[in-house]
Amino acid sequence: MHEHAKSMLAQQFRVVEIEEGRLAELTESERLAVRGVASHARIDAHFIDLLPNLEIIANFGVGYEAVDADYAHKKNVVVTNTPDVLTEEVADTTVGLLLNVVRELSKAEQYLRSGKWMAAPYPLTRLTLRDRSIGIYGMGRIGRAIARRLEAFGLPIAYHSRRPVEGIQYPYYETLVDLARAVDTLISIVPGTATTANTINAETLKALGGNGVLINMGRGIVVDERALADALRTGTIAAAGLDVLQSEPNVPYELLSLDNLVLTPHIGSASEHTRTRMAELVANNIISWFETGAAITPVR
Ligand code: NAP
Ligand code: 8YV
Repeated sequence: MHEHAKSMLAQQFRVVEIEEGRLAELTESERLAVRGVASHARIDAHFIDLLPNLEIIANFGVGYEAVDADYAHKKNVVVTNTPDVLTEEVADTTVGLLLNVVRELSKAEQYLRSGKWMAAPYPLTRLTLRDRSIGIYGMGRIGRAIARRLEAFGLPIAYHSRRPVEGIQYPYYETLVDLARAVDTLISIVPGTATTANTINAETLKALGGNGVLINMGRGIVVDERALADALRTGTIAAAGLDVLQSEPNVPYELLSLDNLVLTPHIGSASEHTRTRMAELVANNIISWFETGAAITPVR
């Protein structure tokens, strides 16, 4: 847990640190004393059952698929997440990753550092942002912040989510495949759920096409990584950028070996500034719950 969350909580509560998977090592009286949990580890039904007096789980992150929120709800345990405070940072990172993919910034820097510039200028990039059309998969808080930025780049935007978003004028596509067919740049910023798992698959990538660029900033589970590797190797799409992977921090070898793929280690919100804001919200949710009986950002 972030130090700032720990120090805020320690001012008002007795804080016990538990390593992931080691809850059962607490004594029964220690487990009975636990009334709130701040976490970014997996919290399943078994974990919740081990803490009979638990009232609140404050998840460090806006995506809270690591917590069994349905079971928590059944047990009257409130689950909170960290929306909004990270939205602009993650949108910034997404645009950075997209620019890196099309203008090859990482590769160009490697070229310079390895001394090759002395021999010849870096080759012109095949891809560009110019004339691209953007499809956003998940027009939620972060999706809208990405759209605002890319609109300022002069690019047309369209989107898919399960329903049109009120007040959003961008063209809406009822299916992800229809969106992929209509654009050449697909940005995924949906949560990792049973309904989004593997939805960016061979069919979606084929629809995106040979000039296609995929950026995944949402969750790794959304992309069928084998299908993506095939698509990048065979030219079904042109390039991709992934900030999230199915089995983090493990990176499949077949992805590591691809030249037209930029990989970043889940850094969407990872600045000191934004992680501190997230930590504050984690702690304030717990503090508010015990002071007022209401959390600030419950997930339901
Ligand atoms: P949000 O406001 O809840 O937006 C989620 C969007 O996804 C909504 O537009 C939702 O619309 C859509 N969606 C959900 N299920 C869908 C489905 N089955 N098919 C189509 N669209 C679907 O959440 P947010 O704050 O923007 O965050 C989005 C996600 O980004 C998080 O859950 C997290 O996984 C990820 N994230 C990643 C990083 C990183 O560091 N890489 C950082 C922060 C967040 P409908 O419900 O109308 O379909
Ligand atoms: C964090 C994220 O890196 O908020 C999210 O959903 O993916 C990121 O902001 C992560 O949750 C921290 O564990």
